[in-house]
Amino acid sequence: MAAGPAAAVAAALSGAGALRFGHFVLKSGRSSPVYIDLRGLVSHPRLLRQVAGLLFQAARDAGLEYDCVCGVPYTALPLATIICSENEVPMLIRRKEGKDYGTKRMVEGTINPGETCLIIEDVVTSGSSVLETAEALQKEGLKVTDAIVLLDREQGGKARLAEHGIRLHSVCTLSGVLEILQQQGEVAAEMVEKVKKFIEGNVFEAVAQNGAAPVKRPCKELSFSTRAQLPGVHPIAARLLMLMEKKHTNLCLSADVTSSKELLQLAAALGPSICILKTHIDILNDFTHEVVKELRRLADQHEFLIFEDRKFADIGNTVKHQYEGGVFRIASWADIVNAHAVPGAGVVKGLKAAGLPLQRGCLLVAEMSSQGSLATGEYTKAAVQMAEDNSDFVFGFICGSRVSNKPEFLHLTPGVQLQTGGDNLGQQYLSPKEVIGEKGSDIIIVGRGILAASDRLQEAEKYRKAAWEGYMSRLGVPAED
Ligand code: S5P
Repeated sequence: MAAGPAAAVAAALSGAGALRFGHFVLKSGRSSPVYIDLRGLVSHPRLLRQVAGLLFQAARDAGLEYDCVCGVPYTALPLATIICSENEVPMLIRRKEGKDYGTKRMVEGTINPGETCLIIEDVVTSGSSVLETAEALQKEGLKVTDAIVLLDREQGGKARLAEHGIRLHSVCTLSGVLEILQQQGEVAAEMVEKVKKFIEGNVFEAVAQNGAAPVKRPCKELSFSTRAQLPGVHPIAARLLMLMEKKHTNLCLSADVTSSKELLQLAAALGPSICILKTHIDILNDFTHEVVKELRRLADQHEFLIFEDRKFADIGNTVKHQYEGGVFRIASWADIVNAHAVPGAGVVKGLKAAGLPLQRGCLLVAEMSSQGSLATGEYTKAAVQMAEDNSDFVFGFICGSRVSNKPEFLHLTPGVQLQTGGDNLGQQYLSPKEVIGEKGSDIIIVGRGILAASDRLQEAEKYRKAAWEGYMSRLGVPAED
């Protein structure tokens, strides 16, 4: 790479305050010693124009031929606009939102199927944003063969895009910019080394699939015990992750029974096989506080957590009363509760007021296993955002697959049976292996799959082993016997 563009990019990044060093947590949940954010470039028109010029020049140097240009939303949109306007190239805009409303167009502008569209991006890490844009364009019948990026973080994006038939041309690399900044005395050699080490240790590696084109995954799928020790992890999540690792179980029993005796028998017999016992306390015919007292004792004896599946869904003031008071006084005995995101953040704030002093934790229902669930797309994203904004109390999700890449959040998935299918009331089932190994969830929630068996303990052990094997396969460890 020529020093010219790298020096220009280094100057542009410094000028726009787009490059920062220190300790940052990235969108993926990983911590990084360097943070690059070019969103502020729009406030520096001269730099903006200069960067657009560098991108266009890179496309020219590579001898690319294209019919139109599309910037990856949002940071690269103004860059694509300048390139298109100055060079009289038609532009397309990809919509980020509106995915769930079938009638909305995902790409704006005149689309001529068969034409080639060049993608413009500011920074590439794993390449997934470029891929998402490429897929949206390809769905419209456009060809995508090349993408131009200002800065390649050298964390595997180029190789990943190549696997999808997209050549990535970068104006410069992160290490190139670092070298320039070091030469100019703007960054200490120590920091440059630290960042280089970080880049090397955080490459999105290739994993061969069926001997065909390899797919990319973050090379570090963290173990439960590592996740338990992450800075900022919720105390309940830390406890849960540690006991999961210790007991080799990521099985949550959904103890949907209506008699207290049966509930306690289940807890006593299956306790050693599970990490969580989930209750619907309001379906018990004979609830007393003695029952939850005994349940707590069993939870401590067998080291599992108690999760009351109350799915709070009202205004903050009401859920606070429902959580701490009433007949059940849930906050006094349940380690974990859950809530729907539909009322807005107030529901979490209300629960937090009662639960935080007792060191309880909460899960948000981000997706549901039932047929026709409305908790999808933008709703799920909003639930994830709500969790992130309240991570002192919310430590995970009820969901069908991994909805957040932050490793401190736990994913719990219901709708699990060894035999896939459903019931006649809308429930839909996936297998433990699919849920943990493929969908990237952490814990399976199983009710009738175990409760309907003649030997519940034996069946619970089958589920425990299948879910644990799913987790082991994610870590690349051979299956337990
Ligand atoms: O989306 C959901 C969320 C939950 S918490 N789908 C679910 O089925 N659940 C709960 O998980 C449900 O209330 C029930 O207690 C359990 C699933 O039970 P199963 O018998 O179908 O395994």
